[in-house]
Amino acid sequence: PFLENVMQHPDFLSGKYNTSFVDSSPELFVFAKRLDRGTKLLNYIGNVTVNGFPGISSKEKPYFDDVIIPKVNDLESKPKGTKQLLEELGPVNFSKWVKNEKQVFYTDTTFRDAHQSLLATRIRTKDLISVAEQTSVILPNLFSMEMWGGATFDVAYRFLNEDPWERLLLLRNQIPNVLFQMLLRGSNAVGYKNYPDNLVKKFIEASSQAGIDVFRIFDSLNWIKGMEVAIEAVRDNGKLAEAAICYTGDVLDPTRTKYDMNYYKTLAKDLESAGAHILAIKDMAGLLKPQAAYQLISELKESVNLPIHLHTHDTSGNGIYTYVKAIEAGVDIVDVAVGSMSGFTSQPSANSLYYALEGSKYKSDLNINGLEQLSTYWEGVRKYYSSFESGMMSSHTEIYQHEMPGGQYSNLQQQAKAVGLGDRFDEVKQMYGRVNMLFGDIVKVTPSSKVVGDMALFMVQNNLDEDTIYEKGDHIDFPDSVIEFFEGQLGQPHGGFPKSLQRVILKGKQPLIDRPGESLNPIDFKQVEEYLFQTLKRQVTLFDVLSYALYPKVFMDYQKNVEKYGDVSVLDTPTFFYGTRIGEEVEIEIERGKTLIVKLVSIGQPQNDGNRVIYFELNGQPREVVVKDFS
Ligand code: 3PY
Ligand code: ZN
Repeated sequence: PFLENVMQHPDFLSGKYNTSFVDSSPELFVFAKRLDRGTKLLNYIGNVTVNGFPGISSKEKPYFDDVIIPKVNDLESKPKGTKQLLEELGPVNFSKWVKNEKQVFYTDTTFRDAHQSLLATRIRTKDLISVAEQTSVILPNLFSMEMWGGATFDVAYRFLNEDPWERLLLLRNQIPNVLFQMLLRGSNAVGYKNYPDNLVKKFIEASSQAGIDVFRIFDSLNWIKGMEVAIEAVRDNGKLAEAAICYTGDVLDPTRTKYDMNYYKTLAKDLESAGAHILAIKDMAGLLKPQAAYQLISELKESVNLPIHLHTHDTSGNGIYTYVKAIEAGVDIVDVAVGSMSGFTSQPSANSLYYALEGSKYKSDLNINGLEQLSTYWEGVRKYYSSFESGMMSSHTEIYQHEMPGGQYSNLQQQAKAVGLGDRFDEVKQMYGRVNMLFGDIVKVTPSSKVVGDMALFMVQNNLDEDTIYEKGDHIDFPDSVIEFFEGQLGQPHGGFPKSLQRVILKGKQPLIDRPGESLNPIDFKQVEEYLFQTLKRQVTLFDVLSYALYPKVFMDYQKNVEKYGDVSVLDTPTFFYGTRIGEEVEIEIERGKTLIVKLVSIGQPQNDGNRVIYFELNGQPREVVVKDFS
């Protein structure tokens, strides 16, 4: 019936799609036996109950307390916010308004960077949606919510088996009043490599249409050429282009002159000329010390005519003080997270900053009682994800030495565990700082930070040091990301590459000096659409086409999982990670008003082929599924 519907679709009938493949592909008419949604979900639950979930340390399902949803009187009436104001004023006048307002504005990063930095980006859409309307009512006066982009895009597909576009659309529907902000890695979009210009542009167009209002655009080497295409595309879509300078080193340290005040001021002016509506200082590792923040913001306020948005991470424990100094210097917007999702590698706490500013002329206008309730909610939810915690027990001032971005910390730790270096993570961190210097002291943020992380893991794993790299480099197979970096595939670092190291790593290959996007073949969207239509045997959206173009394998693996397990985003998080206990009843709302009740009755012994029969009750009726036990 689905295919029939497709064939009746006006686009299909009008010949908008080249459908000649239908005649030449008899396999299209062989229909796989489609499992119903209930059976697919039972397969998923059976599998995760028996085999566990990657990265979750125990198969035993813990008992969690019910999470406490904030109490809000009227969920239906959401006060107007910045979203309406942007629509009214347009991006240019809106940013003037932000700059001219005396008050400090806030971006809440709880839905993106906070969990990227604390929990390896693992927060599921379900846990965001459960508090979305409440957040919209409690915090209508935010500047924005950062809730998309960065690593959330691929992690959603890769590890959570869910569609990031769906997350965006669902949240937009629940939160109509506050600007939605995403993190965009310039020419790397939401990926780890440069993409063709037409893909970056199309991605921005689709994201704008799906609900993003503010694009924080950065280049992982602060290379403006890597940001220009994106800035222009955001402007063309009538959205806010927030161009970011990634902060590195220590602007007040006279011994580190590579990234001095002049460097930042020049970049800021260049970004203003490139069309930025807002200037962001993206302190992705939390290196910006309080006095440096005061100096930097003061000088940038003098240098450009844009509102300034400061982003930091609280790894050192100095984040609140840094913000207070930046606020005293006139910063316009700062990034904070809800209390229980803040601190350490995440953003400074909105709740703490509220009290830090109490009694001053900068008093915060955020609803502190509401923030406390949101904090209680997130404290409960965070427990579901405890396997993804970094284990950091206190603030780390060592950040000033290794300079690792907050968003990378918990991910690199997972990567180290995966290659058997979990107990040598201290060495990996130290090596990270050394690799930075070996590479000429570069800006480290996704994806350049991944290059440094890959090299650090590689060197610790193979017991290599700087001297052996130079002496034996000819015979060393360096990680792909490192080779690509020295080929210039991510762009050009400030001051150029260290030439002799580049020769060792490239082994005679000539590096690029131009912008990689200029020489990449444009994506043929029509062709991708047709390929997906044939392969997935369903109508294909622009979102599918873009996701495939960005991450072909990740996207197709996700599609296979959907085919096998259905839409697992409907499961509650404990069930998603742990499955069910014997005798436990789990309610699954598969669509509004349609709930399945699943009870695990028993798990059969493994058979010779490793399969086990799992006995469930589904809405009171016995059901069995067969699951392979991989233990
Ligand atoms: C990302 O690119 O995902 C980041 O969070 C960089 O800080
Ligand atoms: Zn960050």
